[in-house]
Amino acid sequence: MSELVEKISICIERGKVNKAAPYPPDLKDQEGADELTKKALDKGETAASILQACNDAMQRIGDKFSRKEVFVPELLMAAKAMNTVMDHLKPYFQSGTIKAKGKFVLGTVAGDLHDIGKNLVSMVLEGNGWEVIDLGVDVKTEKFIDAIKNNPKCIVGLSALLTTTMPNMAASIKEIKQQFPDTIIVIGGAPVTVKDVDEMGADSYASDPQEAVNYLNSKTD
Ligand code: B1M
Repeated sequence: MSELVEKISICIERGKVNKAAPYPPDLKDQEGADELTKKALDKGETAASILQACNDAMQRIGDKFSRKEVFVPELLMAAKAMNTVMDHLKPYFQSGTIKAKGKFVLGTVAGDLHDIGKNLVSMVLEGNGWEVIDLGVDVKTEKFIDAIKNNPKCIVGLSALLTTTMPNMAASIKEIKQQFPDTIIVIGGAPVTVKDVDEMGADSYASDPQEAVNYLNSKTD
């Protein structure tokens, strides 16, 4: 990993958004995720390598949270820094494709506010020619149902980051399949595994955005 990319990773872990940000105090007046990402891209670092370093940083801050070394405010600052990086990376994932493959209705399930992974899935799918209808976070079943009604033949994606919201994922799938048995449903998110596909009655699992793209593309062939 280059020094610049490593610095970005540290900014994510420490929640250093940009130079003007006073947080964290020991990094005051130093460049943050914003400036460093721009520099890294200008110097030819790939979007994929920056993203990988940021994902590693989110893992590290998550582990610290598990060990009670940091708390929710620190997670929020890390998320804010990560979103700043993603704003810079977005064009790299979205360049040059025609939106023609189909519609993908995507949301983080009810009770769950985590959206960084979902937003990545959205970006990468859009970059691969899918029209994404992003319903946001804390998406109740009815909202998924309305979106399916408004977008016949769409594929649906559900994301969950909490073990406590996985039952909500299962409940949404059950209702969607009851009302629209032919709707294809893909699930993902850190605590979700391939074995949940059968248990929840979904059609597929994707561990990352590219797997979601591969699966969706296979449905257009
Ligand atoms: Co929270 N959080 N959080 N959190 N958070 C986790 C998930 C946790 C693992 C941290 C920990 O304890 N180590 C833990 C969950 C434990 C569990 O259930 N097993 C946890 C907890 C407990 C909580 C709260 C309950 C804390 C509290 O309040 N006491 C609370 C819940 C709030 C709620 O949702 N109701 C909470 C809150 C938050 C913040 C709001 C502060 C913030 C989220 C901000 C935001 O998203 N805008 C936050 C964060 C940042 C995290 C960690 C640190 C990072 C998550 C992240 O963005 N990762 C996380 C720890 C961790 O993940 N190690 C943690 C980076 C992202 C790129 O990865 O989202 O996994 P991920 O997405 C991946 C794949 O999973 C996949 O693609 C992405 C790219 O590879 N993917 C899909 C995701 N969705 C997909 C859908 C698909 C396909 C693939 O198809 C449809």
